[in-house]
Amino acid sequence: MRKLLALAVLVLVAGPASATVYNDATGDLHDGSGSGSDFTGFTHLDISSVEVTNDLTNITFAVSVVGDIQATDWGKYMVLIDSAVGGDSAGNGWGRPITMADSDYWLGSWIDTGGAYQIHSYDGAAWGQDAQNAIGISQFTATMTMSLASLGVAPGDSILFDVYSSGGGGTDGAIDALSTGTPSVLDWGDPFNTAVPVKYDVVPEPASLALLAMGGLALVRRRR
Ligand SMILES: [Ca+2]
Ligand SMILES: [Ca+2]
Repeated sequence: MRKLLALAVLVLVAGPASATVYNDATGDLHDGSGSGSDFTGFTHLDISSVEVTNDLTNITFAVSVVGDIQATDWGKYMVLIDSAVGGDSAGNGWGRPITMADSDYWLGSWIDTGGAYQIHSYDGAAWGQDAQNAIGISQFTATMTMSLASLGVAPGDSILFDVYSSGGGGTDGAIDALSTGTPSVLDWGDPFNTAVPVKYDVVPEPASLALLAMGGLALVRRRR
């Protein structure tokens, strides 16, 4: 019975301790047919997946795309987050034509000129920049982190968000969006609204879960 309990503990901790991966369709950039621009060559803007993790302090968004983000380094990778009551439904931290209902936070990143990302927040009337940090860059992935405290959330809470890719022009929109598997815009400056945001449940600290798992293992070993 104790062994069964220990195994149950192991099974319980295996889920929430791992990252949550959200997949996006690939090849879902507008191909120029009918009207607009052909984006299909810009594979560094084609989001393939977004991995979200958290510990007790921070939440991390790792945005992966199909193409090499350093070989073609002008891509911009952005996150809109709804973590609190109220927020902005008509804009974002960079004034891009991208919206999501009740948005509170904006992460905006770039890869060129050294790479960095900015954290912007909405104070009920306007957006303002809170921080600029070094970005994590690998061949296909851009990684951004912010504190749970600044989002006003804790383990057990949930946030709504969406992730976008874009170009360097100040009015370039969401050429790809995690929330939809069909082309989000037909042309560079077209507006995009996230109709169905993605949900992330903030999990308890993975380190404490690992300790629980080790405790479970110890129980199994002792039984044997
Ligand atoms: Ca995609
Ligand atoms: Ca998409």
